[in-house]
Order: sequence, then structure tokens, then C-alpha cells
Amino acid sequence: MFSDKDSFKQAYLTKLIEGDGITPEDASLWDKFSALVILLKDQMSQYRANNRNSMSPGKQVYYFSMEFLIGKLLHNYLVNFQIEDLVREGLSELNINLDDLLEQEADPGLGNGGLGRLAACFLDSMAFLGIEGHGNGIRYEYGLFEQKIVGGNQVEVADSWLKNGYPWEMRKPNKAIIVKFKGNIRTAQTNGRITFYHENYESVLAVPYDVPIVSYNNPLYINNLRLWRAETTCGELDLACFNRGEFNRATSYKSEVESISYILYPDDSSRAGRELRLKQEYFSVAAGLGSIVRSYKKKNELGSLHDFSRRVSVHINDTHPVLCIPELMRILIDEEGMGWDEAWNITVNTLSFTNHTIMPEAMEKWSIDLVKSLLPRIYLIIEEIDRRFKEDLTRRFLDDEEVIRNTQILKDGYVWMANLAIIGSSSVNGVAKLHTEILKKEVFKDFYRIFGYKFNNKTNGINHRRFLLAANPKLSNLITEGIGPIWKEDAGELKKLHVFKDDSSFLEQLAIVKYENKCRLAEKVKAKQGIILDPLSIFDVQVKRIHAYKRQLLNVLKIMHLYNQALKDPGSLTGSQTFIFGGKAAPGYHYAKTVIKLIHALSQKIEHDPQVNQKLKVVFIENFNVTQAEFIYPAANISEQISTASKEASGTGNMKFMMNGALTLGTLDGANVEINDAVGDDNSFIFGLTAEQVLNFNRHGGYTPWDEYHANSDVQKCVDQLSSEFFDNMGEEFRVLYDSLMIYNDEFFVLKDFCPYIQMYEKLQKLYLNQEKWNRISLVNIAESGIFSSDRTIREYADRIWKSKYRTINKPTS
Ligand code: HBZ
Repeated sequence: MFSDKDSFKQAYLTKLIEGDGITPEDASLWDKFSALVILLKDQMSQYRANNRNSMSPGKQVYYFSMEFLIGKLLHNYLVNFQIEDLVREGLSELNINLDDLLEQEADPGLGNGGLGRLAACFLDSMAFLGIEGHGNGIRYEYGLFEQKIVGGNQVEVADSWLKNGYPWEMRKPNKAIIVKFKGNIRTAQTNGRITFYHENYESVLAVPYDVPIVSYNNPLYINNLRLWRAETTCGELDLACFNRGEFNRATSYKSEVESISYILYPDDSSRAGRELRLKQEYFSVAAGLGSIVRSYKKKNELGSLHDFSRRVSVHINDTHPVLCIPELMRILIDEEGMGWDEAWNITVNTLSFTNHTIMPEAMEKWSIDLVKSLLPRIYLIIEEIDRRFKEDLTRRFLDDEEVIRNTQILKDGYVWMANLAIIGSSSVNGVAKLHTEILKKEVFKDFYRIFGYKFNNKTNGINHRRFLLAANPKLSNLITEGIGPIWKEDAGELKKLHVFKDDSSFLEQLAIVKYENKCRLAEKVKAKQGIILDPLSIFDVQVKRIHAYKRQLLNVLKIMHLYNQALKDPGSLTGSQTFIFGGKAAPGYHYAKTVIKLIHALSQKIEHDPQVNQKLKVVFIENFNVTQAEFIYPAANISEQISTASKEASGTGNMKFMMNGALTLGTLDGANVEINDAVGDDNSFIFGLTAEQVLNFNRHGGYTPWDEYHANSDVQKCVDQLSSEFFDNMGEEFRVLYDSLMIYNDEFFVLKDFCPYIQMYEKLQKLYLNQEKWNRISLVNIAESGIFSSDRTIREYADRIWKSKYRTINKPTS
């Protein structure tokens, strides 16, 4: 990289002038941003070229995911190349503010939530650890919608993140792959062996776009995120048709093909929508595996795939890429001429699978008719996998029809994707200890009896360099002053912060940093939404997808209760409090959209009530995404992690908050359990039913919310307010929420956990009055957050699942 500021400035000015012959005075912000991008890309190409000869080929790991929420990359690259200060100063001498340039970049919304962000954190950690680990996904033309709030309602706006071009991607047309859909299968017998011919298919061209993933403090390691775009194989348009004046017809085939990579999670309520989703899944899998096999053969002189699973690992992020299993079988059998048994061995040993949810509605299943017609050869392979598995099981579990039924891939007219994933991979992992136990004992208990050895836990982690080092420079500097810089590479070093537990000056500085981060967030919110936040109030934050099991409704009921109390007894509020929400509701999810509406209604109600508006405030941050998250986590005092115990597989926001010094107010769910183990009961604020209790209630048909309603007048009042005139004629609109509690039996135990939640919240409110104690707890949380770095998680995947080597961090001996 650049040795000093002056050489950077020189190189930067050259790029700017080369760009369009423009000088810094004439250049727009976009020109200035582009010049910096080009400069960095040149540097990366040089590193890559030098590196090509120096790296010994290790095991290649491929992470297949329908989502990659990578966030903006410019800042990430500057941090990982460790040139941010130099670039910032150099630019400033040219009267350019780096932050203005960072704003220019689009945040690609190529994901929906935790699963997609986890994939991005993993890519960073793989590069950091020197693992040749690459991402494989789809280059959606439109990311997840941009959320606007109009009159309290969520409005979805298309996210055209590519409108100015995406500067980091590199199109590689010479590496395109042809993917085949539909058609029919003809079989022929040759030398006693059946050969399968796929005929009359429709082909789609998959063109890769590569995004570089660079390693922190080791520019030699640059991996790739490969995203595929769907294009026609036969040129741009049907010229003859166009010349006849049939313009729409001429372009409609092109649009139909390209629609495969248009959007993330197309609405699947129609058959066409379902077909499109399944097409997307096969498209990214077939393109990814096709290119892996091609590059494997190029590297491997023998050109044979017998050793494939020793040199390649393919990890599937939830079930969406599970067609990897039949597709690899197809390649090995139909294209490489292998027998079933060898192909099966290689496939199982190459693949590993992570489950991210126990929610039954999120378990993927595709109608057999659809799979058969869209992917005829793949369907035959799935059928054969299912047949052989059933045959084997019948031998082993003759008497247990239920085990056989529960583990079938094909049943009730559907292909059950999780069953295929477990049968066809060598490892099945959950994403937090509790979640893995639930998979073993409940969700996949029959599979656990059969394949106990496949099941393991890999507690999630987060990229601490993005969410602490880069997102919270003030806290990072304070930490580095205290314990030195090694924590950036080894997050376990954060434990050294414990020495400052009784250092009142350090604790005081910690509080100042938090205050400044709250001011930074307040400025952002004011600029974007015109809302004023008071940085002296407690910032109590719940940001995540809006979903019934995450229980934003419980949080709202708590605020309604505080409001009711304050009206009865103005002294009941000990300090001023700001409740911050953020998150998107799936477009077709009426309940979640109503929760957003309710948050806004409450916000307005409080805002217009002079009896409370000096003490309480409710804010909804529009369009929660990675960029917003980076400002929100550092500013939080309280992290709300209040899902119904057993429902949140892990959660990763909880880790990002903790690392930035927020105190967790949560249930014993997902990774909260491990946060609680790490910091102890004195330093985390746990309430409510345990997973065991919830599962027990569910075994006996749930509980009776009316009992809670009648037993407690506070509960009663809040619930009644949902359906009354309290929210100025909106009672009817909120009926769906009222009904979820009182008519449909409160599936997520909101009322059952209401009182313990309020009590724990009140404890936190009181604790906040003792700033020194609060700051100490905040410090303990940061100190214990190191185990939640994705570097730790990836080391575990590499050791126990992928069997791939990684570099160790050289630490100076102290
Ligand atoms: O994966 C999330 C879990 O809810 C969260 O607890 C966990 O921390 C995180 C990473 O392991 N799951 C998702 O984000 N899942 C989805 O977004 C999803 C999307 C489409 C589906 C099913 C699930 O069809």
C-alpha cells in the first residue's frame, strides 16, 4: 500500500485527473469517491498478482448462501488495509472529507436479516484467517426493499443499488456457466449402465461478478464473493421479432430470463412466484458448483474428481442452497461417469449444512410437481436418494414407522429440503448451544438418533472489526489505549479490560464515549428524519426484523405500561428514556406491519402528551440496514433481546450491542444464554420463561392468556388499550394484535412474560442512576464479548467441519 500520506496524495490526484481530466476543485463527490475506489482496486490487483505464485493451495471452502449482507465496503477496505488515518489526513489536505466519500457508496441489501449478515461476517473472518473461503450467491438487481414510513405505515420502495454502477464488482464473462431448466430426460443403456440425457431444456447463462474480500492486516489474502447474474444464452433480443415491430415480444424472453436474478425472495404466494424462487435456488447452486468443478479440474492435473472432498468443502447456509446435493451427484454421475456409491461418498463429505431456525413455517418444502417439471434430472436423483435412504432405514428401524416417516425427503406431495440437507451432508450444525440442543431433542430428534455423529454446535459470531473497530472508533481508541492493539486480531484480548473494573477514570471515559456516540446517532436521526433525540436519556434499543416471535409487541406494551404509570404517578419515571425501534416487516406480513403502525401511534401519543413527553420518547428508525446499524449499536445503553425462549436460533445483534457496551435485557434464548454465561447474572438482565417451560406449555396445548389478563390489572389495561379508543380510533386496526393475544392464545407468551419483563426493566432503570456501577457492567460486557467474534466461530468451522488450515496470530510475548 502507500508508504506515507504524500505518496497516497500523489497517487490519488493522478487517478482523479486520469478519471475525466478533472481537478479536485471541479470534481463532484462521486468523482472523488470513484477515484479512491479505482486507486484501491489497482492496489488489490497488484496484491493478487503477487500473491498468485506465493500461496500454497490449501483446501478451498465455498460458502453458499441466498443472502450476503455485506454492507458498504470502502471503509472496511481502508480499515483492513490499515490506511484509514493516512487516507483521511491526505484527503483532508486536499480539502476532501473522507466521511463525505463514504456516504457515496450504496449499501447492497442482498439479504434479509441475521442469516445474510452472518455470511458476510464469515467471509471477513475467513480472509483474515487465511482460509481460501469464497462466497457464492446471486447478484440481485434489486436488494431487499428500502423502507419508507408514510403516516406510520411501512411503504416498500425498490432498492436500485446498481443505478450508479457498483464499483467493487468485476464482471467475468469468460467464466460464465450454462444452467439448464425444464425439458425431459431420456435414458439409454450402455455397457449395462444407464445413461441420462437431458433434452429440450431451456438454458440460462449465469455470469459471475466477483467482489473482493480482503483480510485485515494481511493484504496477501484476498478472497472472492462470487455473485451470479442471469442472462440469455442467445444474445440480447430476438432481432427478427423486433424488426417485425413486435417490440414487447422481442424483449420479453430476455426479461423472463433476467428475472431470475432480479429480486431477493420473490413473493411465493403464486405458482409463478414459487417457480421463480426455486429457479433462483437451482441457478445459484448449478452456477456455483459448475464453476468450482471447472476451476478444480484446471488446477488438478489428473482432471478427475475422486479427491474432490479432500480439497473442497461446500457449506450451505440454511436449506436454500440444498440442491447442491443432487446437483453434485448429477455432475459426478452424469458428467464424470462415476458410480452412485462413490458419487454419494464424495457429495456427503464435501457438503455441510447449518440450520438457522426452528420455526416450522420457515422449513422449506417444494411441491413435487414443481421440482419434477422445473428440474427433471435433479428430481430423479432426489427420488433415488430418498429410496435408498428409506431402504436402509427400514432395515435398521423396522418397527418404527414414525422415524421413517419423519425423515423421508418425499412425502405428502412435497420435497422436504431440511431432510435432504441432513441426509446428504457430513455435518449439521445449529448456531447457539441452546438451539443445537433443541434441534437434537425436538426438531430433528429422529435424525439425531440415526446420525448423532453429524450434529454439532457452532455458536455464531460477528466481525468485531466491522462492528467495533470500524463502527466505534472512539471506543476502539479507548480500548487500544488501555490494553494495546492486539485485540483487533485476537478479540479474546478484550478480557484484559477487566483490570479497569475499579478504575473510575477509565469508567468515566467509557461513559463519555457512549455519550458521544449517542450524540452521533442523534445527529443522524435529526438529519434523516427531523427527530430530536436527547443523548442524556437512556437509549433502549430493539433493532431487528419485525416478527411476532421477536416480540416487539411486548416492548410496546412495556412502554404503554410506563406511560400509564406516569399518568397515575408522575414520580414513577426515574429518568428520561428513549425507546428506539428499527427493522423491516416482510411485505406480506400483516401482523408485523401493524406492529410498525402501533409503534408510530404510541410515539405520536406520547409526543403530544405534555405530561410525559419530557421523560418518554419512542422513535422508529426508518430503513434499518447495515449502514444504520453501525451507528446504532455504539449508541445503545440497553439491548432488547426479548424473543420467546426457544424461538431465536441465536441472534447476532445481541453480540454487536454487547461488544459496544450495551447491557442485555433479554430472555434465556439463543446466544443470550451464552452472553449470560459469559458475564454472569450480575451483568445481564434476564427474565421470563425458559425454553424448557415454553416447550412444555406447547406440548400441552399452550397456556391461557386470560388468566394473566384477569390476574393483573396492568396487563389488562394495556391489552384493553389495544382495542379501545386509546389510540384515536385505531383500535380496529390494532385488532389483529389484540386477537393474537386474546383470541389466538398468545402463541409467543407475551402476556406470560409481561410482569417479569417490567420488573427487570425497572431494575435497570434504577441501576442507571448509579452511573459508576452501570459503567462497570458495561465494561464487563465489552471485556467478555471476545468469544463472540466470528474469528472464533470460523476457527471452529475450519477445525471440526471443513478440516481446513488457518493462520495463527503472532502475538508479542509480554
Ligand atoms: O439467522 C436468523 C435467525 O433468526 C437468528 O436467530 C440467527 O442469529 C441468524 C444467523 O444464524 N435467521 C434468518 O435470518 N433467517 C432468515 O432470514 C430466513 C430467510 C428466508 C427463509 C427462512 C429464513 O425462507
